[in-house]
Formats: sequence, C-alpha cells, structure tokens
Amino acid sequence: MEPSKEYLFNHKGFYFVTQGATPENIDALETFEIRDSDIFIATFPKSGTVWMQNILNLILHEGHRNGTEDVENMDRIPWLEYNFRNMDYAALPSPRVFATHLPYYLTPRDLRNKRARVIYVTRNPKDVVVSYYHFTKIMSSLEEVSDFSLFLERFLAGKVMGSSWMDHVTGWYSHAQDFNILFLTYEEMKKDLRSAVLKICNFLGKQLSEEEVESVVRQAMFENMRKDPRANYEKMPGHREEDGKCLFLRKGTVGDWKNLMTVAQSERVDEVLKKKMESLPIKFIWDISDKV
Ligand code: PPS
Repeated sequence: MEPSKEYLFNHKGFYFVTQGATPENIDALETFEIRDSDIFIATFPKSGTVWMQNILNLILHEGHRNGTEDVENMDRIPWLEYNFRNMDYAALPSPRVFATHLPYYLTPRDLRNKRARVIYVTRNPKDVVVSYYHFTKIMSSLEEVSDFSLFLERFLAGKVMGSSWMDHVTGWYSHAQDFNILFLTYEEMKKDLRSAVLKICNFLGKQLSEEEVESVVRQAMFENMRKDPRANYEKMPGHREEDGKCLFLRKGTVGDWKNLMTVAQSERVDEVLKKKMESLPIKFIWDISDKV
C-alpha cells in the first residue's frame, strides 16, 4: 500500500512529510552555508533525536543547564529540512545546532566535505518501528495506520517519512569518511548516559566540570526530561491530542517492541533486516539486559 500523498511526498528517493518541507527547500539545502562551528544531529525518525537535542542544549548552554533560560529545544535546535517556525537560519548565533532526518546524500554539500560536526544516533529497528507506530497516532502530520502489521510492512518497505531504515543507517555508516561524525546508539545512551555525555563533550571539544556533567546527565534522563517543558515537546504543533499530556516522550526504553510485536512479526523483521544488518559496524541491543 502506497503512503498517502496527503501526508508524504517523495523527493530524490526519500519520503518527506508534506507539512513543513518542499522540494525547492530541500534542493536549496545543497548549498546551505555551513559554519565550522555548526553541529548536526542526524537520525532516522524515532531513534533518539529530541533526546540528543536536549543533551546538546544542556552541554552547550549554561543557562539551559542551570534553568535560568526558558528556551524550548525546538527553538534553539531547529529542524533543518522542516523550518516549522520560519526561522532565519543564517541569523542564528554560533554554535548553531540543527536536527535532521535527511539521508547522507541530501545533506548540505559542505557538510559532506567534512565541515562542521555530525552526531548520528541509531536505535534498534524493532523499537524504532514500535515508537513510530505510536507516534503516528499523536501527530496530525502523519497518516495513522491503525493496524500494526500494515504499518510494519510500510516501515520495512521504506514507505514512511525517512524512507528505509536500513538505507538510512547504511548510508550514513558507509559514508562516514565524508563527514566529521560521531556515531552513538540509543541503547548505549540508555545503558550509560554519563559515558555518552562525556563522548559528546569530547567530540565537541567542550570541557565541563564534574558537577556540570552530572547536571546534564540528570536532566537528560527520561523521567526528568519528560517533566521539562523546554524539552518534552508537549507544545509541539500538530499533536492530535491537546490535553497537555506529554505523549512525545512515551516510554523511553529498550525492548518495548516485545510488548507489541508478535513472534511472527519479530521474525518478519529478522527476515528482512537481520542479514543486511550484519554488514553494519554496530552491535544492536534488543533488550535492556543485553550487554553493550
Ligand atoms: S522524532 O520524532 O524522530 O524526533 O523522534 P525521536 O526523538 O528520534 O525519538 C523519540 C523516542 O525517543 C525517546 N526519548 C527518550 N528515551 C530515553 N531517554 C530520554 N531522555 C528520551 N527522550 C526521548 C522517546 O520517548 C521516543 O521513544 P519511545 O519508545 O516512543 O518512548
């Protein structure tokens, strides 16, 4: 079943959400002016993007860390290809941070010339598809597919925003040499957030004191971030439910797929993805008790 044109459009082999992106804007990104100090968070959807947004905001902005600044993450770290707030990206102060779901080949040319920094976060695809399925229920910009089996087939066929999970991840990993890039997994962040924060600080050349690192880790933990209106996306435009509940930060766990997928569905994912995944230099964590 093809995705509805009302919600998605395909441009250069990649599916975008109709609300917020146009082919012209995407083409213009090719020559988007990059600063050496820029940082890009790149992900396939539902892999930990807003988590990384919050971590970077906490690392880079003392006022965000100590609570004296009340700036929402989505205002400080906008989406590159979806300029929801009509911001003038050229006018943003350095270091600018952008989030993107773009595949490696549609990113600005100078980013592919190793300018600026990229942090790419991956998550195991079973948790990604389950998180994604729930997300379609709360976002008016996404088509709700109430039958999970159907959604799973769309995901496996790459007929969702972000296209094929496998192509996205393989593309970024196999072109790593073109970028100044740090790879992290959602699961390693979940298992040892402090180490992940230190890795990020090291990559950014940012030195924080022990207390500051502790503060970043504490505020980036799921339960704390969920309560933080600057970080929990409760004011995100396009929420289907408007009862003020934070639905974006849903469960934040590893292995939630086991609560939704049948054995047959899990085997179907294995059948389509497992072999190809062996070529990736990542050890996937499917359950929180797995060793990193
Ligand atoms: S999006 O829409 O593509 O930007 O979504 P994305 O931010 O990439 O992924 C959303 C999932 O990340 C979870 N999340 C977290 N997990 C653990 N700790 C923290 N702090 C955290 N913040 C966000 C969020 O809950 C979504 O996963 P699920 O499994 O649906 O809970």
